[in-house]
Amino acid sequence: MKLYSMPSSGNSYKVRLLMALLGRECQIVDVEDSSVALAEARAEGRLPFGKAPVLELDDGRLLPESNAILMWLGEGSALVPCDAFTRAEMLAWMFWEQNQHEGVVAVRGALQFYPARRALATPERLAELLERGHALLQIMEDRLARHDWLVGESLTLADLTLYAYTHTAGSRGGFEMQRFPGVNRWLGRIAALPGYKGLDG
Ligand SMILES: N[C@@H](CCC(=O)N[C@@H](CS)C(=O)NCC(=O)O)C(=O)O
Repeated sequence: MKLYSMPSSGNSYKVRLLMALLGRECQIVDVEDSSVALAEARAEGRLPFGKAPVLELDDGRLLPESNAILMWLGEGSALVPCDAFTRAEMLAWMFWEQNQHEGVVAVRGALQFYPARRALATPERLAELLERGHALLQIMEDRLARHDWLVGESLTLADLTLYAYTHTAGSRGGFEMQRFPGVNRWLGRIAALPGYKGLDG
C-alpha cells in the first residue's frame, strides 16, 4: 500500500497514527502543502478529491478521505466496535470531527501555522474561531470528564480521528487547553499507547 500523506496535516497524521498502532507498514509519499509533489500527485490522478490523504491499495484502487481510510484499515480490529449502536456512535463523532471540529479547531491552527494563510488570519476571524473552538472542545470535555474514551469503554477510531487536531489545538491553534482537564487526560492516554507515533514521528 501507498499513503499520499501531508506531513504537517492532522488528516494525514490520523492515518499514520492508526497504522503505527496497528503495526502496519506502507510506503509513504509525502505531499506537503503547496509542494510540487502534491501538484504531481494531483496531476497524475492519485488524489480523487484533490486532497490528501489518499490510500493506494496494492491493486491500484484509491481511497480518499481520512476517516474512510481509518474505517478501511480498522475493519476487523478492536478499534471498530462490534455492537451496531456503539459503532454508529463512533461514526457520529467521526462525522462531527469533519463537519464541526476540523473546520474550526484545525482551521484556526492552519491560519497561524501556514505562512501562505496568515493574511487570512484577521483578528476578527481568529476571535470568532476561538470562541467556537472552545465551545466544541467543551463538548469533548463533557464526555471525557467522566469517561476514558469518546465511545464505550475502550479506544476506537473516534478517539484517533479527534486526537489528530485536538492535540495541536493549544500549540498551533492557541486554544486555552487548561480549561479542558478531561481532554488533556485523554490526550495523555493516547500518547501513552504502545506503538504511538507523534505528528513528526
Ligand atoms: N475531508 C478530507 C480533507 C482533506 C484535506 O482537506 N486535505 C488537505 C490537508 S489537511 C489538503 O490536501 N490540502 C491541500 C490543498 O488543498 O491544496 C479528509 O479528511 O481527508
